[in-house]
Amino acid sequence: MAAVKVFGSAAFTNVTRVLVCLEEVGAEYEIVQVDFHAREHKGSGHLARNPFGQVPAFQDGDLVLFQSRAISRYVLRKHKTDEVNLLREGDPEESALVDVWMDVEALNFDTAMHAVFYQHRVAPALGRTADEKIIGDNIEKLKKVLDVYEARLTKHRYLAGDFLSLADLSHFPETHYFMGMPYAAVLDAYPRVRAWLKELFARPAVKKVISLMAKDFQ
Ligand SMILES: N[C@@H](CCC(=O)N[C@@H](CS)C(=O)NCC(=O)O)C(=O)O
Repeated sequence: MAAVKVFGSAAFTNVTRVLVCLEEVGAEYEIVQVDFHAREHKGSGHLARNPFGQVPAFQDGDLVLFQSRAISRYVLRKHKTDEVNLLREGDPEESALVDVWMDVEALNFDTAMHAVFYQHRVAPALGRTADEKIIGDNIEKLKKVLDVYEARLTKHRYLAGDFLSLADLSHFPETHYFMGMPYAAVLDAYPRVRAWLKELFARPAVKKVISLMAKDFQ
């Protein structure tokens, strides 16, 4: 089977979401760099793959996809086995719970995390001053999300239930960068969240992708 292509650097959290799924299922893949400095992501070649001019884009033969969570679901569906079933499709209740916590990750967790990341890392890199008010407001939003996670993870080992799913894995990219920021101590108030993250970050697939992030994130 030919290797699938992931367009975009492993420095980008939305790219790494896809990479960790490929690693979990043991699929062959090739990372195709998209040169942001040369604005290749806004060029016609890349826009044909992702009309929003963003990464990731993904290609498997004639199939071209964008949106990291949709790509991740495709990868996990295509390579689903009895051992690796990270969407729990086939069980309407479990898969609905995976969907719920995927939405929470995308709409509540990631938005707050990304705002902090953008102000702390991206704005200074673009020559702008980090907006401390935006950071503070989003740390407060994040704490509210973490309160919900702590309660959930007190009842269940993972977010969607007592089984690992994409809903858990999808959290690792932004969290990885957050753990390297001065605000990481926020997590200390959440022992169940910390235990859940420790288990997540010990997975070989996550470790492998973190090594790729380190190479690409300068
Ligand atoms: N919802 C999209 C978001 C993709 C996204 O925001 N990608 C960022 C990098 S992490 C990007 O390409 N930004 C460049 C731009 O928006 O021009 C996904 O999950 O794939």
